[in-house]
Amino acid sequence: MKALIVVDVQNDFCPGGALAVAKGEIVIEPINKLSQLFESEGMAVIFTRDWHPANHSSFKKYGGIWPVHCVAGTHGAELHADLYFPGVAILVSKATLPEKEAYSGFQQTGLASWLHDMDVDHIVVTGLATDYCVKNTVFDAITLGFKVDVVIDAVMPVNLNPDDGEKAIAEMVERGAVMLKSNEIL
Ligand code: VGL
Ligand code: ZN
Repeated sequence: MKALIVVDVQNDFCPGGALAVAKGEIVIEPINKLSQLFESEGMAVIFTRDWHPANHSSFKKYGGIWPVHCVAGTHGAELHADLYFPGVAILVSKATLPEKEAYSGFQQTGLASWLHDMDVDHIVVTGLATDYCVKNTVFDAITLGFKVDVVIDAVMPVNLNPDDGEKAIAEMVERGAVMLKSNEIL
């Protein structure tokens, strides 16, 4: 069985947010179409969210590299209001401990066992950001033995360096991820 994974489409990663991904909101429309498709076909849909304590070690003031973002319970940490959330979808919170960074949705979340319980062997990955949480989620999924597709029009990079997104895509392909357009799935 296949599952759709929607990574971190939260206010803080969208324009106006604390760690905004340029044009981050353009992923929402293809993701919503995919969510509806997966829901109607009885397939799993998983949303991850970056869900940091206020003193998270990834924040600049605690020695990390990021502005304060996605603090649990704040508006910035909420999933974007335009994101369609199927009734049966599962929500996974990550990087919830002050000392631990976790870019992958598989790190200390139990996501792999959820997927195994649902007989998922193939995941379709979308969301933000291509060069951090999408990439690391894809790497872990491949290591764990899942077949992985990435929807290229449903991911966007932070691009701290201008080519980080392109590099991330090349690295994912090198490890065996398949790049698809959303209209090749719908
Ligand atoms: C992310 C930077 C910091 C992401 C999370 O979701 O890609 N990026 N925390
Ligand atoms: Zn974060």
